[in-house]
Amino acid sequence: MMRRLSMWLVVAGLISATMASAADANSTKGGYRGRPSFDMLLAAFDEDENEELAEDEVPMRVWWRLSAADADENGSVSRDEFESF
Ligand SMILES: [Ca+2]
Ligand SMILES: [Ca+2]
Repeated sequence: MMRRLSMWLVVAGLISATMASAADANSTKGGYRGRPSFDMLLAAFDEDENEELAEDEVPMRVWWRLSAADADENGSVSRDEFESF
């Protein structure tokens, strides 16, 4: 009984260690750490150069995160909206 329990503890430890290193790999994948600046996003995605990022200008996975900052829900994120988010 005790042997079995300690074995499970080892397995659980291995799993959480593996998950922690996977999370680290994800956070560094974009080439930067943490949140990109609005200027970086504009340079990358603002096709009509109106200083706002519209839903159809950014990749879907970026919009998933960005849309949370769209306070007036007009489908694009302005600098004010981004920085006050
Ligand atoms: Ca735009
Ligand atoms: Ca907006």
